[in-house]
Amino acid sequence: MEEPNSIKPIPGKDTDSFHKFQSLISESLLRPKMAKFKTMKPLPASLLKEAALEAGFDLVGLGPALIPRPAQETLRHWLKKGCHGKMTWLATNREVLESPQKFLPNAMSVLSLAKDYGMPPTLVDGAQVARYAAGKDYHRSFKKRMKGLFDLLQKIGLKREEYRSGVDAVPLLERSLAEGAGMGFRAKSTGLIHPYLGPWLLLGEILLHGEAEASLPPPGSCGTCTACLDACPTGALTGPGELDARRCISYTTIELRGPIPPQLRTPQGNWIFGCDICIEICPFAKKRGTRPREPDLQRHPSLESYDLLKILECTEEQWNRDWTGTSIRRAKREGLRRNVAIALGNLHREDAAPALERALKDPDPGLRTGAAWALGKMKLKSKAIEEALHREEDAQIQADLILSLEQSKS
Ligand code: B12
Ligand code: SF4
Ligand code: SF4
Repeated sequence: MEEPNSIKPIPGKDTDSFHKFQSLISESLLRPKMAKFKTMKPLPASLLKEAALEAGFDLVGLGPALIPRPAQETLRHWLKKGCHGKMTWLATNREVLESPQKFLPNAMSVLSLAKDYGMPPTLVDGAQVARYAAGKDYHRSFKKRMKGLFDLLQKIGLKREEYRSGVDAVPLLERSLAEGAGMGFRAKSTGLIHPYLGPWLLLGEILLHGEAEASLPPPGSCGTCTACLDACPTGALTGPGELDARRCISYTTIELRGPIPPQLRTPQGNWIFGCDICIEICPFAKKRGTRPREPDLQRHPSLESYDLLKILECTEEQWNRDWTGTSIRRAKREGLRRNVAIALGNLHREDAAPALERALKDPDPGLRTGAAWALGKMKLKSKAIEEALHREEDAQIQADLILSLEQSKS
């Protein structure tokens, strides 16, 4: 009988809960098996899973390289509604997302891999960074770990063109593939949650030629809970498992270039990169405590040495020197500074007024808008706002500056 997904216990810490989990697995062994899928080469499932755990992954499963029809339909509907915002690569790659064989021709199986990044919140001078981005860029550490597995794949007879890996920014529906590989259940927050490890999981995968039998899904579901839907400050979670990325703080602070939409600036609160609210509130996150942090997940030194004002005024040279190798680079220097300006406004940091006034002269419209908005939010009287209004040509920023002036008078 095929094994359930493999999970690595934390020595000396998880013994009791791990045994409890093992008994959950025994229950799940009684559940009907997922369909078997066949090709020419049978894959040594146990060997692959062991090697993946050895390589430092915390959870691993095998499943079919296919996206079920309902998930394909949801994706189409999601794209049609424009929920992907300006992430146009998702729409241009729709056919690849629906069919992993367009990513790796003749792919039959997926080895799904996860890393647990549970850790305390990442605070920078009173602002917050999504926990996944606290340490070194996880894409790099995933790739390093995967390289070790490639050697094994070659040893078991797979040629270079018979496997292909992916992490995050690839045209694969990683959560659907992971679900099919028994890695957890799809939650109302849209995330993939493992009933024992919880929601702090980063995913990657290797698509493979070869026959495998799907790992059994662990039991678990959101049940009647709606905590994440209720807690989302922007209403981005429009229903169970439905997310309108355009309203999500993670999208606006990481993916979106230019100004943050006005109605989302106050709800952004003190987030300067990503958002963890829908994970933090989740009972599955609470059950699990935090894992000891590995070197790669340790807080990056730049998060210690920078405060918000220093980030706001970070030069191109500092950006390249101090932030290379972090996930935070994804937001770009202008984006991070724009996010900081908004957070400073929300945090009522009046000491930031001179730096925000200087930011009104920045070439980046997103940052200028954020700075104008933050000054207005704090109702600060400032000659710099009037001066900026005289020279500003961007209509949106003019509107923000006028609002700031009105607010400073009220
Ligand atoms: C684009 C993207 C985003 C976008 C859009 C997120 C989204 N929910 O679609 C933005 C920028 C907002 C984002 C935010 C975050 N992301 Co992101 N993101 C991605 C990316 C690149 C693609 C996701 C995608 O294809 N979305 C399109 C939708 C349609 O796809 P889907 O969610 O799989 O859709 C399925 C469900 O809707 C499901 N479904 C259908 N009906 C129903 C009904 C119910 C009840 C349920 C539960 C599900 C369900 O079927 C659909 C089709 O498969 C993936 C990496 C990848 N290549 O997969 C990472 C990924 C999903 N992100 C990840 C993370 C960690 C985050 C953040 C936590 C980061 C942060 N702290 O700021 C937040 C979480 C926000 C949230 N609640 O989802 C992880 C999630 C890991 C996990 N355990 O689930 C991934 C897998 C990256 C990785 N390699 O680890 N992300
Ligand atoms: S990441 Fe934040 S904004 Fe996005 S859905 Fe979750 S709680 Fe809402
Ligand atoms: S908070 Fe509740 S509804 Fe949301 S993902 Fe967690 S268990 Fe599911």
